[in-house]
Amino acid sequence: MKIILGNKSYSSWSLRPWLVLEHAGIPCEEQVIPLDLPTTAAEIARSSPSGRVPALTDGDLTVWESLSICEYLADKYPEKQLWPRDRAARAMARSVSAEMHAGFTALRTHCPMKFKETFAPQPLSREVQADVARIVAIWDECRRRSEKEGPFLFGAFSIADAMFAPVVSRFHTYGVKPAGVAGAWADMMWALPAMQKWGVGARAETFRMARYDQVT
Ligand SMILES: N[C@@H](CCC(=O)N[C@@H](CS)C(=O)NCC(=O)O)C(=O)O
Repeated sequence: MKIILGNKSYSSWSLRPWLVLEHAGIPCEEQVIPLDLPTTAAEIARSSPSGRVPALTDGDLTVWESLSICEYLADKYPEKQLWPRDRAARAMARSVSAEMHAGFTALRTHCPMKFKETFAPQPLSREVQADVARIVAIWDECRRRSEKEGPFLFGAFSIADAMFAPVVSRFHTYGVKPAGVAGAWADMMWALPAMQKWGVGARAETFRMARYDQVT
């Protein structure tokens, strides 16, 4: 298998399936395609029919869209238990993952992932604050339900943790610090060896994306 990613500093969608692979210990080659270069579109088109990264190739098969890639990994490696075992917890994990995949546009637009940077906290727009409040409410509820079962959103690590991992990075960059169990989960995720390893990769990159650098 090979996972095709965007820059580790900026590509929040790429982080999600990469984190699943890394945390679960699933062997996979990786290729990083720098975004926003004149050659980017042609290079991505060689591996991804949507023209976007991440994409995963497995022999002749290509899988694209971050959540679909995670689903494929859950299907292919059932022993890794990438969704919660309990059916109700699994349904909720899928709901919050789909909500993340489809939503939170204000946060994603105004606070792009800049994995290796931190800024002094700045006032957030009302739309971004609403996204932050909903995300923290999700983390809070998941952690309260799973408190006795382990440190992740659903006790054991699942795809839901990976889907929210870029938000952990954004909160770190923009100085958003949730209180209580939600904040404890975010701190745990930030310290996770797989997240730290992604950070090592991000710090090794020298390329900057001008359109993201204008947003602080
Ligand atoms: N919904 C897609 C979003 C993928 C996406 O927007 N990827 C961005 C990079 S993070 C991309 O490929 N951009 C292409 C470009 O900038 O040329 C997913 O979940 O994978």
